[in-house]
Parts: sequence; C-alpha cells; structure tokens
Amino acid sequence: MAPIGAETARLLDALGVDRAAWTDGSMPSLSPLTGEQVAMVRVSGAADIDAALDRATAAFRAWSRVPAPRRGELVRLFGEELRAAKDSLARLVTIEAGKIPSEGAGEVQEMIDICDFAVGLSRQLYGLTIATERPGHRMMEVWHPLGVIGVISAFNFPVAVWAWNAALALVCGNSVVWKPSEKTPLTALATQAIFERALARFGEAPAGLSQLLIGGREAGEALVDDARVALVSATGSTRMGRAVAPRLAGRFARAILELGGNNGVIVAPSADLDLALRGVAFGAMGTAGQRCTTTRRLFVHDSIHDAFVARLKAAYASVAVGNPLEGDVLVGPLIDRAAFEAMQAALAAARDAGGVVHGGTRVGEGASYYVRPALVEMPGQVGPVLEETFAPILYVMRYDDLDAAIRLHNAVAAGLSSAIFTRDLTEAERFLAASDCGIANVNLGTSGAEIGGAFGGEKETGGGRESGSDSWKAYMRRATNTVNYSDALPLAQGVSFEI
Ligand code: UN1
Repeated sequence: MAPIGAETARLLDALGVDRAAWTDGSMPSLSPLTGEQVAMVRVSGAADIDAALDRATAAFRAWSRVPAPRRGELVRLFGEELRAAKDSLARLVTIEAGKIPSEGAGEVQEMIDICDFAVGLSRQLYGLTIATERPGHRMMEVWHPLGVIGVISAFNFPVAVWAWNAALALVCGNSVVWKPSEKTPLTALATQAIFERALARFGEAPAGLSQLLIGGREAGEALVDDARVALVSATGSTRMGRAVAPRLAGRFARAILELGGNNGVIVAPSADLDLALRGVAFGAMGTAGQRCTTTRRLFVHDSIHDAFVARLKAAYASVAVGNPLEGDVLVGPLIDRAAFEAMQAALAAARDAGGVVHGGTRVGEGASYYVRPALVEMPGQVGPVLEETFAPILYVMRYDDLDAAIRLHNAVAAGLSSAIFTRDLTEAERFLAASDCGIANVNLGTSGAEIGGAFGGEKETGGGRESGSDSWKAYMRRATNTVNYSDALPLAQGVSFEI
C-alpha cells in the first residue's frame, strides 16, 4: 500500500471505522496531497438510501419525544469523543482535504465548539409568551422537532459543516442523514464512527438517529426529492443550490443553503497595515483559497495602494506551498485537477481583461495539484472578478471614494462575507451599514468565523444560516398556542358571532 494509504488505514482503524466500508468498495478515494488512492469506499445504493430514510423516520419519532436536555447529553458525549479523537481526525482531514495541520485541528475544534454550544442550547429552546387581546386567554409560541434533516456537505469543510447542522438538529429532536462530498468520504466515515461511540455510551438513543450516505449526486438527489426529509441543509456551489432549491420548494420542504462566496476586503487609508496584511493573507491564501469565506477581492485606497500591494506581493512570493505532511507550509494542495484547471482558466480570463497576474503557477507535477497563490492586479471589477473560482486567486483593485468602493463591493452575485480594515470609526460604521453580506467584519478578515454567530449569506449565497445565534430555529417548527381559561368565548378583532 502507498505510504499515505498506510497512514490512512492506520488512522481509520484507530478511529474505529469498519474496514468493510473502505477497503473493497467501488468508489476510489484519493488524497490531494499526492493524488494517490488511499481507499475504495463502499457506495450506498438506492435500496440502502430507502432503508436509511425509513430508519431515520422511525428514529425521529422516538427521539422527538426525548426531553431536549437529555438530547443534549448525547451531544455532550459526542463532544467528549471528538476531544479524544481530535488528533487522528484532524490528521485525516489533512490527508483527505489537504488542509495544513493547524487548519485540520481547527476544523475538529469547530466541531467540538458547536457541540458545546448545542449542549447549552438544549436547555434554551425558548419560545415566547405573547400578550393576547382577549381576557382570560394565554398565547404562546412553542418550538417542536421538525423531522428528518438531510445534510449535504462539501469537501472543503468535510466534517465541521456537518457538525454545525447535526449538533443543532439533534438537540432540536431531529434525526440526521448525511451525504458528504464524494471527495471526502473517509473523514465522514470516521465522524460517524466517533458519533457511534457517543451513542453507545448514551445507551438509549434510537437506531438510525444519524446515518451516512456515501455516493455522488444521486444520493444527494434522493435526500432532496424524498418526502420523508423535512429539511435539506446544503453547502456547495451556487450551481448546486440552483438545482436543489426549486426541487425542495416544489415539495414545500425547507432548505438551508450555504453556497458560493465572492468575498471582498476594503483597506482604507487609516488601516493598521500590518494587521490588514495578515488578515488578507490568511483570508486569501488560507486553505489554498478553498473556503467559501476566502477573500477573493481586495479594494485598496489609492493613498496606500502601492506600499500595501508591494508588501502583499512579497508575502505571496514567499509563502511556503507544499505537502503539509512533509514540511512547514501555509498553503497545501488544490483538491484536484479540475480545481487547478478552473484556476488557470480564471487567470487566463483575468489576463484577457487586462489583469496583471503574479504567481498562480503550478508547483511540482504528477497527480497532485499545488499552486503558488495568485495575486492579480485588475483594472476594474470585470470578467472573472465577478465569479467565485474555488482557488487561491486574489483580485486587487484600487479605489479613491469609500462609497464607490462599497458599491463595487456589493456589485457581485454572492453575499457571504466581507471586511474593512480601518481605524476610522465612521468608515467602519458606513461599511457595516452598507455591506450586503451575511458576515461583515472590521479589522479582521473574511474567513475563520466563530461558531457563536449565525453563519451564512445573502443573494446567491442562498440566504441560509447555520451554526450559532438563533440558527437552531430552522431545525424546528413553531406552533402558536392560544389557551382560553375563561368561561366566555371572546372572538379576536371584536367579531361577533352569536348562535
Ligand atoms: C465553508 O467554507 O464552507 O468561517 C465554511 C470560516 C469557517 C467556515 C467556513 N469557520 O471560514
């Protein structure tokens, strides 16, 4: 077996994944670190999916009757198991998604954090008591479990995004069926094994409370089209969301969509440029530009443009790119050849549109795709700048008027994350008031959000919110209850109906 294959096998064994799931299946699993095949994963067929949805439906019925704080106990145990498995799972994230070790560990930490959040939440699924206009009446709002929750996740956050959804869905009394990216089935299998250890310790959860469907598009489509699934939370491209949303709407199912981003940063004249440099570097080059929150557009004020861009170019030229298992690098591989080709196509289009490209060239050869991150000086917001290319490309533009820069910032289809670097309070507030994104930051970058806030974006990002704040409400249904404890039957709005 290939070297990374051997380590993958050791990790999967250590994490308790059944060998039958990944040794003799029909779907090859490749590591982007070297391009080598590390496993052959068993795919869920149509009958498996059907049976999984039946089990999930039965599990929902039983789980929805378990008191929420007790449901929280299961998630607490899951958080404990994740803590114990953190190093191995993080390493598997590096092997399967290509993240550098500290980002692999950060991803698992994000899972642990959302578990902690969900445990607290399990005692805080508050409804309202609402003043009623009728004497002797009480009106209230109660939140009930929703049903089977489908989760479709992407390769770039192969386990954390599922955890955001699953931890909330579970404390809210739902069952979960997960279709991970076909590029990252192994971390999903490992996560499922870790969850099963929490289930075993909990002891009394219904079978099928959280299940995994391995496969391609058909498995995702099954979740989208099946009447047994009440909500689909889908993370991926805007193209995927455009296919999924009308199908869910057609059967009146709920959707949480977390789609593309084309995230912009404004660097204003008063900015702390050291801070801005670090914020932009992490946002644009981190995770090899493969986060939905990656910084893709940069607007730099004329007065500081040349000095700042010179420093940024130096950072781009010196950043270490390579296999994160072999050395201290900050930029790992692209996920696959298609990602590399899409990046090269975008850079060619940028050149055609008058852009000056720095970097962007391939590092090494063979079946893995490493690139130097690209910084592209653009004459304006045209061509590929208007689109999300899931690769480390930062388009740099200059501005002289903040309002014009903000208008340009908002003039793209996606609306996920945004930031301004400034020490001028009025500039910061003007930006926060005007950014049309779900996330808007001051003096930090566009990526790396904490789990405590609601995560998601507007426009073609899909409008969904996951993770913190009151995102849990999407995983429950609300009932308005009015109780009459008087002897009379006063009608609302003063209507009279005497019989
Ligand atoms: C994603 O890229 O799909 O804010 C999620 C961030 C991470 C999550 C990104 N906490 O960058």
